[in-house]
Amino acid sequence: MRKKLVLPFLLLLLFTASSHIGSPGVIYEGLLGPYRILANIIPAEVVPGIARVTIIMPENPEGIFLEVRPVYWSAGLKGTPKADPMIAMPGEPGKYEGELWFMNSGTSSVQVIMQANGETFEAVVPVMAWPTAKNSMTTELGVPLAILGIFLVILMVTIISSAMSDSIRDPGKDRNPTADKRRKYGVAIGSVIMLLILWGGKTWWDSESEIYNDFLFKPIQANSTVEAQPEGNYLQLEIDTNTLSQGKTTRKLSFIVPDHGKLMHLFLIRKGDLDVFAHLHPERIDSLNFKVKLPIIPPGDYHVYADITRYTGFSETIVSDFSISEKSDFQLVSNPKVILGPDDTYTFSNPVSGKITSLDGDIMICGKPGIKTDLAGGYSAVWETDGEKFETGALYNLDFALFDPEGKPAKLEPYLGMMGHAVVLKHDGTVYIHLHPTGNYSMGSQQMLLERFESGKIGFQNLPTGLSFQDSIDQVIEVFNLLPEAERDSLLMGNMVHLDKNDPEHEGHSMVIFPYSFPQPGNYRIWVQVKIDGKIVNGAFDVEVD
Ligand SMILES: [Cu+2]
Repeated sequence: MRKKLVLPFLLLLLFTASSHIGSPGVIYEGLLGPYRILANIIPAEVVPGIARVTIIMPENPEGIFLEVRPVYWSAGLKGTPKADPMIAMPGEPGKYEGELWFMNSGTSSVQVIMQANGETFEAVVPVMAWPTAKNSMTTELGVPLAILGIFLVILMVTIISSAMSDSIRDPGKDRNPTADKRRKYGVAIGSVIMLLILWGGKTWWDSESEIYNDFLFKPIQANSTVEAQPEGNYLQLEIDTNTLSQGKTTRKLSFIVPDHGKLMHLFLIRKGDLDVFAHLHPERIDSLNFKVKLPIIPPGDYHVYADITRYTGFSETIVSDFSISEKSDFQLVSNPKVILGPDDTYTFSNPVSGKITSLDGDIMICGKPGIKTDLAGGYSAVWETDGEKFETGALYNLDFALFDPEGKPAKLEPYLGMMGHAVVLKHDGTVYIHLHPTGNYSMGSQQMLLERFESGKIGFQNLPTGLSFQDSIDQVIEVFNLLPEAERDSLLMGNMVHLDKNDPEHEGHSMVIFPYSFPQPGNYRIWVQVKIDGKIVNGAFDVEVD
């Protein structure tokens, strides 16, 4: 009976989109029919707007035809326009590029269609179609337009005043005082009319701009409070309902589903120094409240990034922060008997400013690209890269090799059904993303999205109501948490295709590879988490992006 409960929902457990702040690009690696594809989709910054799609097919198959089209959750396949062709890049075998119009704001995905040998294959990649930027006019365009505008206003006033005076003077007659008076009236009336038109235009433009602001994507925010209890301290996260509205819709929190078996993946990072990092999994109390036991962490201000996945295949990051003050609260968090959840972990690394001050115990010194780094427990890691140079916007495979205490390739085990997890954070907190490795590709989420689109159902039609959906998910998670770890991992990985299974280069799974494209230049810290000998092993690396 319990097993039956679990299985239908397992299909919802694995998705491909990554939760992020300030890193909207979607990188997808998977299978399209018999071929491997790597897709990099850069969504439109403004909607309506153009998304750029790059598809790389490493096997470079002959005689195929690739197309892409946006499929909206609210419109389904029937409401989808015909696909746009992808163009093969000359001189770059297996690389295709294309552009895609997103006309409306909403939850969307990109359907990749391939015709090969008379057969049609499809893949679906969830992509956000929300405006994320408000662009302002450049001075080079603004100044000439302003000069032209002033010229047009003067011209219009002149036309009106002439129409009232000179134009009604009989031919051959001299100017007279009446006509002069009429001209002055004309200038006055014309100016008033033009001012009214300009004022009306500005009011209209401002209101359009305000409507656009409502549609601008803003992360959901939450209030965090630390609460002391005898067995440890708890972090309570209360979603700010004022931040749930998104354009004309409200983000439905009842329709969140587990990702890697967890409803929420919460990351705590100490602000500024980035020397404290924790990955925790809060429990849901009700649709707006989550709670998790905190590890022993030093006082300071903390970033909170909480990732959730919605039924539509989207991952989102809820942002929050909290402070532990130097005097009072530190006592309360130093209870040494704190026992965290089995999948929860935290680590201390050197502060980005360089000085190790407040922390003692196991402090990891962050690695740099290409240099071997010691990790806790005698393990070590190398960020394998050709050079130390990373550039904004280029697609990289971030490759990490893990070694056991003897220096041999470590045998990696799944951590929450994945061979690794990574968190990328720009020092100032403006870019955050939770990445998963390449080579793990979820058939379940693909199947779910494809079947749903083919069924013709749109929006939240034919889904259980919010509360019963939430209850059934909670039940599934409860059953899931009680399973022995091995069984749970095999269920989590059950519907995944492992693309690197036969890769001779990475025998023994000692590598984790995260495809990623840095969205902005700056300094980044990257935390990599893997599981070796049943223990979660954390590594951290620093990198500068040009
Ligand atoms: Cu997690």
